[in-house]
Amino acid sequence: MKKLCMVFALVFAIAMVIAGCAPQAPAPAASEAPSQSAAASPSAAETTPAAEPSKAAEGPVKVMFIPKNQGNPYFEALVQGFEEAEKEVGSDKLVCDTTGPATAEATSQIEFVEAAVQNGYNVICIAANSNDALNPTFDDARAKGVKIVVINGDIPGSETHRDASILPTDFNTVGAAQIECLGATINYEGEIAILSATTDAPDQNFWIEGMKKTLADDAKYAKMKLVDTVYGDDQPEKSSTEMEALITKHPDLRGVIAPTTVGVAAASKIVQTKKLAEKISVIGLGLPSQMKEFIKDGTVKQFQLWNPVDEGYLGAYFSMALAKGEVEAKEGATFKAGRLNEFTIGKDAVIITGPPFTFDGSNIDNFSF
Ligand code: RAM
Repeated sequence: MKKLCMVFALVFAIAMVIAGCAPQAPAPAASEAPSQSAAASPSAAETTPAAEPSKAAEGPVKVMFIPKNQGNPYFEALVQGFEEAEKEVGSDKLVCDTTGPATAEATSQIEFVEAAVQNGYNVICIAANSNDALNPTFDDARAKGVKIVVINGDIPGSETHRDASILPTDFNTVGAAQIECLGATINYEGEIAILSATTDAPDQNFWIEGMKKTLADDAKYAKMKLVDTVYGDDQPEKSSTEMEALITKHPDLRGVIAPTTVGVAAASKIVQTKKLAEKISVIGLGLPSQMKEFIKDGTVKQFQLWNPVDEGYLGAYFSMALAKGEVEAKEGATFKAGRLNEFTIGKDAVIITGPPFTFDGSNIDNFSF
C-alpha cells in the first residue's frame, strides 16, 4: 500500500505537468476547506445538541461504513481503505464493518443507519444518497451518542445534521476539471451531455452545477453546448440504456461526461461496442481498474478520479479519533491518519483526502484500484 501511494504521488506530480486535462486549479492541501454549501452554515460542533458520551472507552471503536449502494466497485475501494486501517491499528482497538442498500434511492439507507445505532456502532461513515432525507435519522443517532460522518460527498444545506464530512478531493475543482478534460478531447467544440448517477445524489449534483457554471462563465468553452443530462442510477444496465438513448436522440453528440465510475464504464462500453470512439468522446470519473481496457484500445483518451482507498483509510482513522475524543469535529482541529499523516479540519468540519488525478495511456498501468 505504501508503495502504491508513493507511485501515486510520483505519477501525479508528473501527470500534472504533462496531462492535457489536469485540473485547472492546483490541488488543495488537506488542510484547505472547500465551501460546499451555498450559504455559510455554523459548524456542526456548535449546533449539535448535547449527546451522550461516546461508548468507545468500553472496547474497540466500532465504525459502520454505509455506501450509496452495494455492489459498486468504487465503494469496495473505500472498504479496502477501512480494512487496511483496521488491520494496521488492530481489531482490539478498531472494528470497521460495511452494510448498505441494494440501490441508491434517497431513503434507502435509513434502515441501515438505524440498525447500526441499535447494534452499538460508535461512528457511522455514510455516503449519503440525499442532501436532506436522512436528517431526522441522523439527529436520532447523534442524540444517542453516535457520531455521523458523511463520506465521499457532503450534504449541502444539512451540515448541522452531521458531525463532519470527509471528501475525496476538493469538490469545487471537479466540475471545471471535467469540462476541461472533455474539451481537450473534442477541440472545445460541439454538443455534449452528462450521464449522472441518481437525481438526488449530492456529490453528482454539486459537480454538475460546477460544470454548468464553467460552461456559462468561461469563454474557452463557449462552443461546447450541453444538450442533455440523464441518470443511470449507478446501475450498469440503466447507465448503458441511457447512453444508448443519448446517442440516438442527439445525432451530433460529440462528448459525454459521466462523473460516476459506474456510468463512465457503461458509456465507454457502448462506445466501444458501437465503434463510435472517433465521433463521441467519453470522459468522467472512473476507476482505473475498470477503465484500463478502454484506455488501452483507444475508446477513451483520458478520465479522472482521486484515491478512494485513501479516502476509506482516512475515514477509519478520523472516526477512531473522533469516537475517542482525541479530535473535535471543528475547523482548525488536527488529527493523525496513519500513513497519510496529519490532517487539519476545514470550514464546516470538512476534511479533504487528497488531489484529483488524470489517468491516460501513460500512467494507467500504475494503479491497482
Ligand atoms: C460512483 C458514485 C460515487 C462517486 C464515484 C466517482 O461510483 O456515484 O459517489 O464518487 O462514482
